[in-house]
Amino acid sequence: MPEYKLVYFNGRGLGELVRWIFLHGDIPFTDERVEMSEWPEKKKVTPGGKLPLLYIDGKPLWQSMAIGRFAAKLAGLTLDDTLDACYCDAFVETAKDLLSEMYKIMLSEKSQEEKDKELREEYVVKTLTPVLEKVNKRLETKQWLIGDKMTWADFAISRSIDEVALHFSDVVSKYPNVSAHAEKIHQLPKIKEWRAKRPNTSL
Ligand SMILES: N[C@@H](CCC(=O)N[C@@H](CS)C(=O)NCC(=O)O)C(=O)O
Repeated sequence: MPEYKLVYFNGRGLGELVRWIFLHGDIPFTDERVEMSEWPEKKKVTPGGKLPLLYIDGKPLWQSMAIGRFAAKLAGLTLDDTLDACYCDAFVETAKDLLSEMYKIMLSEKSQEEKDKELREEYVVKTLTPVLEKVNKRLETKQWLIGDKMTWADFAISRSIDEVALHFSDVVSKYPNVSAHAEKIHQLPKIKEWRAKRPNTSL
C-alpha cells in the first residue's frame, strides 16, 4: 500500500474530514500537524503554499475536496453512478461552505461583539439554516443522503455538523433528522474513538 501523509494545521478545519475517512477506511496515514508559529517558514517550502496536502508516496495532492474524494474512493465511500457521484460532490461542497463561511467570520479582524452578531444574524440565517432545512427534509424519507448507501457526503455533512454544533447547538438541535444522521456517523467505531481522543484544538 502506498504511504499516505496528511499535512494540515494543528486543528480540525479542512483536514478533519480526510482524517475521518482514512480512519473509517482503516487506511494507515501519518497525521502531520503544523503549528501556526512554524507556518511562515514552512509555507515557503509548501507546494502551493496552502494546507491540507496529502503526500502519496512523497508526491503532494492539494485541495481538500480532491484529497477527500481520493480518500473516499480508497475507503469505499463513493458511488459509481456519474450523477449520484455528482450529488455526493454537491453535498460535500455544501458541507465545506458551512465551515468556510463560519471560519471566515470567526477569523476576521472584527471585534468579538461584531463577529457574534454577524454569526447569529448573517451566518445562521443565510447559510446554516437553509442547509439544515434542506438536509432535514431530505432525511425524512432516507437513511443516507444519496441512494441507500453511506457515502463521503454523509461524512462531510456530519463532520460539518460536528463543528457547527460546537457553536450553534441550539440551532442544530431544531433539526432532529440532521442530528440523528450526524450521530450515526459519529457512532461509527473509528469515528467515535477518534472524536473522544483527538487533540483538543480551538478550530
Ligand atoms: N481550497 C483550498 C483552501 C486551502 C486553504 O485556504 N487552506 C488554509 C487553511 S484552512 C491555509 O492554508 N491557510 C494558510 C495560508 O493561506 O497561508 C482547499 O480546500 O484545500
